[in-house]
Amino acid sequence: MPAVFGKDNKKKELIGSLGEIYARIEREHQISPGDFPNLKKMQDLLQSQDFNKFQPLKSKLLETVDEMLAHDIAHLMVLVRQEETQKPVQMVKGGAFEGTQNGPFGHGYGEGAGEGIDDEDWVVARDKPMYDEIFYTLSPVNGKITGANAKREMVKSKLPNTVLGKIWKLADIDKDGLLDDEEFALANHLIKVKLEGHELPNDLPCHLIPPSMRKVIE
Ligand SMILES: [Ca+2]
Repeated sequence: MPAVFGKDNKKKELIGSLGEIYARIEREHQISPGDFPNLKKMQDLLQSQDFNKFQPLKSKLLETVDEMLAHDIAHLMVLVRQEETQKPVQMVKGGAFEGTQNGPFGHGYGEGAGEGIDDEDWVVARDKPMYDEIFYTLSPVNGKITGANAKREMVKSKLPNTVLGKIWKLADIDKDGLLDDEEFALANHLIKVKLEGHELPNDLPCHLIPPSMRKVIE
């Protein structure tokens, strides 16, 4: 049964090159590596599957999903945004901000996103020279980099897109869809906070706002 042998070979080939396939999809569609299932686990799972039982691709179904992603989700996001703007201003809750009413005695005070809360200097400035070096490789125009260029760098953290989206929202302080060097340094600082296992705040705490932008907010 040559057809079956053909499929067996195809299976071996696909499992063997799954890492490269991931890398290609990441590159072509700018997907964060953190959004892919674990490579080894996926290879093991595929190994135990009978590829003969896989259904052929139904392009009609894919079209429906594309349609949903392009229109329905976009429509839904507009509604979510409307709802967000109607919500009363929220207090920062959870994670590093738990028990802030206990001041310095609260759980996690001064850690994660709370690091530098008592410092006079902007805590992000400590590592900014390092982030600046990357910033200037991302083709800034008038001192700002585009979302696409920032994304290319940020996905290297391997954090899932949902987390990176949250970081983007916190870091693009003036909401112009671009990052200047301070906003970019802040984005990287928040990535570091998350990678070190801390929670991200829902709103940017005052001590993380770049000093030059504090007047914009007030
Ligand atoms: Ca900005």
